[in-house]
Amino acid sequence: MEILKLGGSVVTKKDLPKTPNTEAIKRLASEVALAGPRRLVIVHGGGSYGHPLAKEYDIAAGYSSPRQLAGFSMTHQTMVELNGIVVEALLDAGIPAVSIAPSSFIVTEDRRIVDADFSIVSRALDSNMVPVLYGDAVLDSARKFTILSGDQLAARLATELGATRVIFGVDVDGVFTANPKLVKEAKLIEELSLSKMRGMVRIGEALSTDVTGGMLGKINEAGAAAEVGIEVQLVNALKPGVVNAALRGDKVPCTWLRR
Ligand code: IP8
Repeated sequence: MEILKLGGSVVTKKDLPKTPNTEAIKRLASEVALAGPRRLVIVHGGGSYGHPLAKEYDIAAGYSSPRQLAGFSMTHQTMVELNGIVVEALLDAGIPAVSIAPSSFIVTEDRRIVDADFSIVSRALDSNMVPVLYGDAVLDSARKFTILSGDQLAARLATELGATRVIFGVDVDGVFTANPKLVKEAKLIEELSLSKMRGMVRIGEALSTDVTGGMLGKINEAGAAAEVGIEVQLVNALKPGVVNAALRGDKVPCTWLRR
């Protein structure tokens, strides 16, 4: 069983409010279809759907004011909408994609998943469906609610369901020695050991919070899967053909996370 996490910067145009990257979504759906039938779970991020509302209503921090309740609902609703676009593209490509709302079966405690019935996902897989989940606004036992990232969800699904590999499809080729969008000399790190990764947290702090928060958060979450021996690969899902090649097991420019 494998997990494909598609980042918010892949499935949406991050700088345009509530704008799907329709072209990328359609292309990725056909790349998954072309890779042939398989036990696969797809998770996608929030991008310009979930994040602006989550920020506006401070949902990740948890409950502090009644006005957040509508914000919690709107954040979830916008993710349902984006998920609908992704699932429809997968159906159009002939994939038996089935939407599963994380907030309906997952509770976090202080932002970490504590209570979840993952058999819902494994039962769908057993019926040859392709479950499609997403980063979501979820109920939290300490904060009343919070934001569950698609990255934490993907890594946890991988460990709970015994995945052999998690592919993180992002908007760059993998993890670089510096932010490749800012530093021309940045080099792709093809193999990143968890111990090296911990060292990088310090480097990351010096860079802009947005980009480093995204990538560092991702490799921290992904580390949990790598730690138990699951193959973790970061690839560029915006480059046509890369996700298809990765699914087939072909060599692509990427970062492998290692224990
Ligand atoms: O984009 C968070 O998921 P992510 C989604 O994977 C929301 O971090 C609701 C903001």
